[in-house]
Amino acid sequence: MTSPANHLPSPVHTALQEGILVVRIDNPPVNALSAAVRAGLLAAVQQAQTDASVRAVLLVGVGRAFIAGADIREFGKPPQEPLLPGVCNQIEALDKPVVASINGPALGGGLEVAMAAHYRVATPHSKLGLPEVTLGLLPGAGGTQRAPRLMGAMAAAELMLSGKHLSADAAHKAGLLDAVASGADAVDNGLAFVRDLLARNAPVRRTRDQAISDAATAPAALDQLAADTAARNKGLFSPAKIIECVRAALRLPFDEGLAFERARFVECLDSPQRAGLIHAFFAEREVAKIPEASAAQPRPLQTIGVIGGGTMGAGITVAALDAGLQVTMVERDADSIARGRTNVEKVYNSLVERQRMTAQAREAVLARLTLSTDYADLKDVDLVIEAVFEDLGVKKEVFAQLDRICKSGAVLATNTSYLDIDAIAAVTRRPSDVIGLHFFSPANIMRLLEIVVAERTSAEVVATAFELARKMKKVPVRAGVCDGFIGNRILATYRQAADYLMEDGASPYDIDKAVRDFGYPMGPYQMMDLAGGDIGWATRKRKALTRDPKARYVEISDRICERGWFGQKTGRGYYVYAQGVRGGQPDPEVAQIVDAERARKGVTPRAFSADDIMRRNMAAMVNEGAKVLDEGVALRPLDIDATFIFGYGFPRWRGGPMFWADAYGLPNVLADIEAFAKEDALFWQPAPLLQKLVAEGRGFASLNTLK
Ligand code: 3H9
Repeated sequence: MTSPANHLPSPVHTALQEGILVVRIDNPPVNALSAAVRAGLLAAVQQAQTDASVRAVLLVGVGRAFIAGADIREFGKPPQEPLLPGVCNQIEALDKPVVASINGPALGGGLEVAMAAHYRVATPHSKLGLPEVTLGLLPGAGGTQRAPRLMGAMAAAELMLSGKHLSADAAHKAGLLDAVASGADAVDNGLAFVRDLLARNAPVRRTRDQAISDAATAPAALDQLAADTAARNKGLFSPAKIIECVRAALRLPFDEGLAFERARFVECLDSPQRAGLIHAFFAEREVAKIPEASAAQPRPLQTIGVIGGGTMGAGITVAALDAGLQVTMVERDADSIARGRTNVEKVYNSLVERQRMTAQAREAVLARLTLSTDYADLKDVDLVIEAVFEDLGVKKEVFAQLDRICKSGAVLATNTSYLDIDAIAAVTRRPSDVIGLHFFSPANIMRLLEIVVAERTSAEVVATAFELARKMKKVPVRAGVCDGFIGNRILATYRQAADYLMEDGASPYDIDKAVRDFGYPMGPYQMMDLAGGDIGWATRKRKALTRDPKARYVEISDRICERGWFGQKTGRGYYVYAQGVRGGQPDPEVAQIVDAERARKGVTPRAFSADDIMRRNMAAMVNEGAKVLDEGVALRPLDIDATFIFGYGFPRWRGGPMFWADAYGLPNVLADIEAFAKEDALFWQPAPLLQKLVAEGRGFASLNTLK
């Protein structure tokens, strides 16, 4: 069979077996529903309709998935017939039994195809879900109308709002599956199921004809869910639309419900949030595509050493244990190692308390942890991560020791956030084995891992670091050496822009609010209070020696730190934190400090709107991002986007700062920078790359493909 779309062989194959038309969807890697797959499915339905020898139809996915959903790459392009809703309707309309035999993921449009079939069976390891909400969409091929009929309106709404993947057992209990087969082969499972149906003369059973089990109670419960959802999903577009569609399923005849769903789906498809979320989906995966991946193989990776048992060291240890690795944690003395052990155990104890882990599983994990106060115990590890105090001298000493002790071929990694990794590598006789692994706190939870490639790091060592990230399920971003790498360097610049705003008239609370309203979980001053004001203070002191004397420097944070107000841990920073009260309150004394600093500098405060604040914040971010790209510190704009989404709370639905800049328009970003430069030409120097892209009429997206 050939696909009418492109005359290539169709990714859907059919074969008649015992009167059963076996329809195999074969579109690697995950059988996404491309135009060719949709056409192939339609052709198979027509074959089943017209061939009298076909008694039933069996749908299966070839390879590791049933169907992972619509082909996400097609969104944003002109739609191609046949559209998925029509294909699903045709499947459902067949007057011969159709069975979907699921193996692996049946997600989004994939589950919608399965729900349009008349019966569903799955292998035990299958995953079923309607995760469209994570892409700014809603199930648009009948899912919002069929799922309520199979599992009840409330359960369907919750599944669609959470984007969760259900196990086969959970999906069976929920009513999405007729059976969980014991076998691993979808064709064998499906054939056995169909034979049984045929032997029983089981009827065609259309989902559209089924009643919604909780139709009486759901409308009131949906009101509550709608209120909770609005509070939870601040700024998100599609969740409310999902609820509207479920209401339509309760209220309207099936076909009208489908039309209602289609209209809401198109609204979501056209929303900028869909574009941002799909960019984030691909960025998360693209970051692992680095030049070294094709140039070298990772080294063996079974055993890890972690130096330091503080918050960061313990978090890294937990991430490594969770990845199934053997870990040796080293601290300088018995007290420190005991504290390290407690820090690690705390994480697993809390999981056991919340019944997310059994006590037995906790013991099995902790059995892979060795504690030591002797560096010599690191002699056999495959990779060691140093997470000691952020001081170049201390780190150099650690690396000199590691160089003496570690086996040849061991990867030596530093978790520094700012320091010069070339200088650290230079104290060893093996600089090609040295790399930066910049984890974010809490290291066992935060997805971002900046992999900092130093001047002499070998391709094999880079590949090994990416393999570690894969095992830890991190989002690895390749960065080059500079002060702060990708994330902290750009962060430092937009913090500076925020400080200028504060000194010029915006209160720290206005700035935090504008940033939160943009979609971040917290503003820069709340973040500073959380991280500890002393950390930034130490960095500012370190940089003071090299700071351009002509550069504007705002001293408000220093005045606050001088009082010993380091944020949450001291009960006071930019905010005051009362015991037992969640979150901080604005502090009138901080307002006085800000006023005094303005007066000292002779600044007459001006008013800034939330829009003014965000334009400066984003212009600073994007401009520094363009410099980071130009210097090769980041490989592509999407690496910067992933860094901020997965490490700094940038709202995922905005797609990251560089994606945002393309949407806002690079000429607009440049015009903002040029306007701000009239006040401070030194800080607001437009990045040459930004100027070049504007001159050429291009966006950052044009730089997202590796040469
Ligand atoms: C939808 O269905 C809308 C409908 O309701 C309405 C229509 C009218 N399309 O994640 P992996 C690629 S919306 C295109 O690394 P894993 C992915 O980019 C859709 N490509 O593997 C990667 O490519 P590469 C709702 C896709 O084993 C490769 O496949 N569905 C798609 O860790 C392997 O992916 C979803 O949201 C796609 N749909 O995880 C499910 N999916 O090799 C999205 C994957 O070039 N997908 N790719 O980097 C997933 O959640 C995971 O990919 C999955 C596999 C769990 C399936």
